[in-house]
Amino acid sequence: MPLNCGIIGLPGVGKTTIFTALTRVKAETSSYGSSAKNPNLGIISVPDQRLDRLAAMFKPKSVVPATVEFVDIAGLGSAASKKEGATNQFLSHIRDSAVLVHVVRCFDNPDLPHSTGRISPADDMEIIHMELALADLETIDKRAEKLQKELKDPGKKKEAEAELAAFAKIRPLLQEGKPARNAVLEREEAEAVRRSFLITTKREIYVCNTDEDGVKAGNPYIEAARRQAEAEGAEAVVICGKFEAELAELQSEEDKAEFLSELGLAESGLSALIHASYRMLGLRTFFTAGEDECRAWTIHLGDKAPVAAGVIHTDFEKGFIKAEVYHFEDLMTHGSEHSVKLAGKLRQEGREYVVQDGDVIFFKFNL
Ligand SMILES: Nc1nc2c(ncn2[C@@H]2O[C@H](COP(=O)(O)OP(=O)(O)O)[C@@H](O)[C@H]2O)c(=O)[nH]1
Ligand SMILES: [Mg+2]
Repeated sequence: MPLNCGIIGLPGVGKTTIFTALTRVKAETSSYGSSAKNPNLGIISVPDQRLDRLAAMFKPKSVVPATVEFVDIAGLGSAASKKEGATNQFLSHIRDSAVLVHVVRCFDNPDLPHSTGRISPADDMEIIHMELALADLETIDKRAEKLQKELKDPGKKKEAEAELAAFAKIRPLLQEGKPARNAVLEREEAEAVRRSFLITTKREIYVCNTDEDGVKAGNPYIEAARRQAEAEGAEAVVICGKFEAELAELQSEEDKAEFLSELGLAESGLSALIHASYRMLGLRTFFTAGEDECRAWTIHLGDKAPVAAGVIHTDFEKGFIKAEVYHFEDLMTHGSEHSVKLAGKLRQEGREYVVQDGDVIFFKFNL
């Protein structure tokens, strides 16, 4: 299951523009979800120069990048969302997301009035946060009724008490429009509250959607969004949605690089966003590399070798014997796998080995 990122924000801030640009990144691997009910679902390759360099070295038949799934979730902050209340379908999509990518408008365009009447990232954020907090309040109230019954069941009493204790800390925050993730919870409370799938416990990344001028000169909207993000301890990424949509259409990497450098950017804002989502979830990448295939795999920070093997195939985890490991940087330093071996940089690692970001691994297992 790829990491799912839900793109949220007020109407007209540029969610669909950014989504469209994203899904054109490496168009050959983009695909749309099979369900017609989710038209705006795209699987996106995680750009990784290390994988490109492995491919240049091994010249494999296939190159498979890590993937991230983005969903364009419309409807928050619109009249429809107020009418239907918190149980509406927008929120059900958000519940499936691991990260919320919150787009705020940081561009002027007199022809395109903002839905709130004025451009203010901090206000945009607050409106969306209030709506999500209200949805969670509703969830909590419904769930609390159910938990009252569970208190009478000796088998369920302890967990129900912990969850209700968590609610008591979370509720006042939500009432102020603050997220549940700000609550300071005991370990049992934190575990129990996961059962209610609150939206505001999810991590959030801000995307400041600006225009070309905004990227070049910096603008007060972006400054305001950054200040707000910093106060919340969140990351803010600047993306020029319309420009990125054009950039994504370009086939040649050189053209893209030239386009970017004209704006004084080293990396496309989309890559920055994908990488930020990755970091936020504590995700790491290891590689398998050979003449058949070079591939990037996603694991969590701290995962041990058998778990990493299990990402490739569950049988690899069950039958794990050992991992032969070297680091991507060693390969770059020594120039070939053979030279890495001669330099003594190829290691045999066992079950307790914690896989590092950038490891290139060959697993030994028996089935
Ligand atoms: N000037 C400017 N217009 C943009 C930018 N991003 C989006 N737009 C325009 O804003 C309008 C709404 O964008 P859309 O992506 O549909 O917003 P959504 O409602 O959040 O999905 C469209 O007309 C876009 O062309 C931008 O960076 N600069
Ligand atoms: Mg849209």
